[in-house]
Amino acid sequence: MPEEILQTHKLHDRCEKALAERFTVHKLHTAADKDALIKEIGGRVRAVAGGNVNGELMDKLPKLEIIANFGVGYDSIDTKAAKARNIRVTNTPNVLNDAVAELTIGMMIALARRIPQADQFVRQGKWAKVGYRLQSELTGKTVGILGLGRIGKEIANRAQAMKMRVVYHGRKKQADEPYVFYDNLTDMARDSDWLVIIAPGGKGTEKIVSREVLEALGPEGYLVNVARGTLIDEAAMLEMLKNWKIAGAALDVFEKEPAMDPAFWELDNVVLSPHQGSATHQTRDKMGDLVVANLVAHFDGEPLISAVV
Ligand code: NAP
Ligand code: 8YV
Repeated sequence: MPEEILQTHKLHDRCEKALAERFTVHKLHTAADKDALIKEIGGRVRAVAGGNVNGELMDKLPKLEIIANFGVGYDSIDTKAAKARNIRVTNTPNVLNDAVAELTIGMMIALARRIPQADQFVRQGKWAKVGYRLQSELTGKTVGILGLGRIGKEIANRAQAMKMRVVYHGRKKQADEPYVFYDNLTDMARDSDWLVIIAPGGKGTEKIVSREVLEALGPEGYLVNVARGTLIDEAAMLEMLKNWKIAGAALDVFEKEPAMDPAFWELDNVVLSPHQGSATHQTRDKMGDLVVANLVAHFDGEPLISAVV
């Protein structure tokens, strides 16, 4: 008999197909009555595919052995509660590093050169009447990376290709990295032209990019967030963008998604993106494969490929 698993949200098509070939899959996100579904099958579920799992849901799945998250960031899973219940948790690291790093550099250039606005300028027939205003560039600027991890290092590589100087902040200095380390985020922001956020979300990093950090970045400084909306004091950022207390922001993630604050839509000094850092065919294929491979390894009694708990 195939093991019964619970899928908590929409997954990549190839991943859903592979899961259905191996397991009996119950889809929580499409159930008309979620409580009724859990009541009916909860006692038989041995795995969850996807995120959004708290201790309350775990308690309704007494045979749960493993949660395989679709994504490297697992802040939507209560890992403490999972550990306490002896439930394993896996994520999808590394396979998405390049896609996220590419989008980061793309958004930085888009913001510096106002590419979305330039496209509108041409489409609206304004070019023949007046030249486009001059913009800034990345070359020669300092980028401070908050979170020089797997993705942060790929962003650093690409920033160097843009002839930028790279510095970083984290909880500890990485002896093998050639970049200047700051043990204080505010100091790094003060010395940076661009501040790129790519550290994990969750309680430990909540609002660490505070008003004080943004003030240190200053009116000439640009902010990029490709991590999680929770890392920034969003209300402070919005007020400072409106009043040009920071020069601009390129944002792939927000405090609330997808129901983001519409105040962002009015701003000229932002580039907005719908949480699409990993959203390419090739990367989503690899992420889905890793979700399935972790579940199969677990039920075949093999070591997990990418366990976080
Ligand atoms: P990672 O390899 O674990 O790197 C995280 C980095 O953050 C590490 O260098 C770590 O350094 C630093 N860090 C952790 N806690 C910190 C804290 N409290 N203060 C300062 N620095 C801290 O993770 P990754 O694979 O690069 O992924 C990073 C995050 O990107 C994910 O967790 C996810 O939320 C986000 N992400 C977003 C997208 C998207 O679509 N936009 C896609 C993929 C991932 P220390 O240990 O030295 O502090
Ligand atoms: C995904 C991400 O968009 O991996 C992460 O942490 O944020 C993204 O790759 C997300 O996890 C898919 O729902």
